[in-house]
Amino acid sequence: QISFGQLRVEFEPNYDESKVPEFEVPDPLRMFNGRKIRNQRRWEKKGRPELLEFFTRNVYGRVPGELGISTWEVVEQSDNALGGKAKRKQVDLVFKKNGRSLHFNILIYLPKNVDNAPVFLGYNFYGNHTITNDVNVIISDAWARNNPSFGIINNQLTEQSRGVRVNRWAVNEIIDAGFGLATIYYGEVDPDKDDFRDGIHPFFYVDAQQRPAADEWGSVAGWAWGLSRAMDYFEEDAEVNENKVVVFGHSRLGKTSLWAGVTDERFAAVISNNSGCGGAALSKRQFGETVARINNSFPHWFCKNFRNYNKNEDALPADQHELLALIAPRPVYVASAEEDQWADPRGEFLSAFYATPVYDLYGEKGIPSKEMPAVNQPIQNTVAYHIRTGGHDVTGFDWEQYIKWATEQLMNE
Ligand code: GTR
Repeated sequence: QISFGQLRVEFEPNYDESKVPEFEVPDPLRMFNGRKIRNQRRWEKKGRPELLEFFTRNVYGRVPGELGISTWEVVEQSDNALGGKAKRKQVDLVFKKNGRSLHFNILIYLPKNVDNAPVFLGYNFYGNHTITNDVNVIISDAWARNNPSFGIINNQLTEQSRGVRVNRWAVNEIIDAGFGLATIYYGEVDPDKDDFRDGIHPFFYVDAQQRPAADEWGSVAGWAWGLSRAMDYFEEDAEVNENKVVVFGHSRLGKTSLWAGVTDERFAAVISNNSGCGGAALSKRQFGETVARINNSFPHWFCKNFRNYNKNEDALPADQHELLALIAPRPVYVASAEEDQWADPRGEFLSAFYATPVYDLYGEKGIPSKEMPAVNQPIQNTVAYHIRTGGHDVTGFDWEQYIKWATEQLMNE
């Protein structure tokens, strides 16, 4: 019998660098059978597929089938948003299968002076209406986590939460830089709770299936699937430049943006903000949040097979730097926050560093040194990294960096 005290000790997170276990960082340019990969062609034919298969079957889970947009509708639009400098559109995508139906709404702001705008695409945690004070933004009726400080009780979003997350979204700066912003409430794709009867997962169940099989998708892969469907829509929208979509996410949604960028090569660039365990951070370091801890607290985020690595990180044949490598040669930005030790800033940095050999194959510049940069001193190459002062959050500093980097990476072509 395990007492509660013991359980707590078992899960005590390590924040001491000297207690990080010794481990070998898997070489992204070596196959699991030991064979070395020496060029782009072998990477694309052999190395990349092997790693992608590993992450698909053992970490995020595979999408069991295909489902495209059934119908979509622009439910609201204006040519006079954000004080006149932007266009606004709210587009509802509807998905139908086997008598089930799901819809999600993309809020899009586009700069009026750009014809075919590049966009940042990212999920929000509490509804599209929280990212702006714009009174025209529709409030989602999907399930939301209760948060009395935002007036969210009975799992319903209300007017009270309008604009409560404006601090996390640099809408004006994005528009002024010539980018659009597209955002979706993640709860419309899959409510963030350990319940696989709602959201997108049941659309693919066969017979009496109640939850995804061990190698089938968790919520992170479900949310990533939604981002790909938003991309399907962008391909139909002449006002959006579908070749310049930067997929962005914070925390669990940063894990999601990484997986979306890996699985859908249509995304031109990827940003992971404070994504931590199961995102950019190296699992083998076991610093802050660990595999066992995350699978315990959030049993629905990853596929069931990921639990095989609970307290068993040594057995992982691949680590999260190889997830970043799967994005190559497309630009990827990993960002940490000094006080966000739970997400292991050093582990996030090292991931970007150890992904670099794959970028080298393409002649793209990664992170040249294992030395972490000082706080608030970004390294902005094709692989970019910064650690800023402050805690687990998305700040003006973060957006300033993302806009500058995305402009350099995507606008001068
Ligand atoms: C934490 C979780 C992290 C991170 C974060 C978030 O509770 O342990 O992995 O995803 O939530 O999404 O804000």
